[in-house]
Amino acid sequence: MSVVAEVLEARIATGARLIRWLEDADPRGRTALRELYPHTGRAQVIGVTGPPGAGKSTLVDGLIAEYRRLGRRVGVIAVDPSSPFSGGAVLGDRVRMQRHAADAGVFIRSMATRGQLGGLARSTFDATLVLDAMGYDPVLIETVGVGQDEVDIIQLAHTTVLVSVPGMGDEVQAIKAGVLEAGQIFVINKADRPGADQLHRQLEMMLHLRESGGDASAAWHPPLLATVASRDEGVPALAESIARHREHLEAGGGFARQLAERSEQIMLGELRSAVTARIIARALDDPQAAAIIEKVRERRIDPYTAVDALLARFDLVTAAQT
Ligand SMILES: Nc1nc2c(ncn2[C@@H]2O[C@H](COP(=O)(O)OP(=O)(O)OP(=O)(O)O)[C@@H](O)[C@H]2O)c(=O)[nH]1
Ligand SMILES: [Mg+2]
Repeated sequence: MSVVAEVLEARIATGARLIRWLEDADPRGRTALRELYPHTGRAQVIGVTGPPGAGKSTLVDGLIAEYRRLGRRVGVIAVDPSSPFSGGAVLGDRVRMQRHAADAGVFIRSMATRGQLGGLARSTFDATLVLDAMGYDPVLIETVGVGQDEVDIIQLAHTTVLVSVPGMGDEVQAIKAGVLEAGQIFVINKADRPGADQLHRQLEMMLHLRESGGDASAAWHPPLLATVASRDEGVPALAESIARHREHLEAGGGFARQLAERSEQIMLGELRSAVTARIIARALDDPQAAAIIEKVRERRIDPYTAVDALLARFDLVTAAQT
């Protein structure tokens, strides 16, 4: 049986192999993904993000159990940020979600930030497409909300769950603005800890400010939920909010649009890096281009003029620019 047919049959080993090919930029991955593409677009992609140790994996684990109870097949992508904070994150996630290891209705995959050909957001996008084609719905992406990579990943999701916890220093709590704006559901986890009420008030105020700021997605009022993930408290309510967000997106045509937009975004990113790689390869091979670069190094011309000169050299200057 072909890889494509096996993925459509949701064979876990084949799905895992295909994701590996895609990460390694193995051409077999592309070929299979092309054929699988028409079978994608069904899964709700849910980003679960927040500071290190906020309880994201515990929440995801609870959500898996909840979705299984509802008879859904769940895909999970745990992005290891390999940040200084969470060395053993990937191993920890595997152990934590171990109770689902023997369940064929659950597919858990870790993505490492190292050794990504084409970027983490691209690899994560590819992996969501594979899980989607395998019929997993929803697909959960766990990621630490710190770097640009993570912001890019969150923008791939239909629904982003932003997890905060009480009693963390401001420097940890300070979530990147891009992530904050991308959040559609706000969760205060570890609500059993002191400071939960205060955090609730802070987030409420922040959400209020955001709404009065005339957000384009104002039709959706982001719910603010409290959970104790370690005791599965508040998890069914979270699953319900996620389902309501999907209904909201579907009613407004946003569900399909989200996938269309991230497809375009991924395509433009790919195009940008492919074109850039080609131009740089040509420039390195071309004595005249090398001379221009040398002039920049010697500060005899400015970098902006140099770019124009290089574009002209490779016939890439449009009439408007000349
Ligand atoms: N008190 C309390 N502890 C919790 C709660 N949820 C999770 N924890 C604990 O918090 C610790 C971190 O939980 P994780 O689920 O690994 O957190 P994480 O956000 O996935 O962590 P990283 O992936 O390393 O960023 C674990 O020891 C959990 O048992 C909660 O609601 N209350
Ligand atoms: Mg985790």
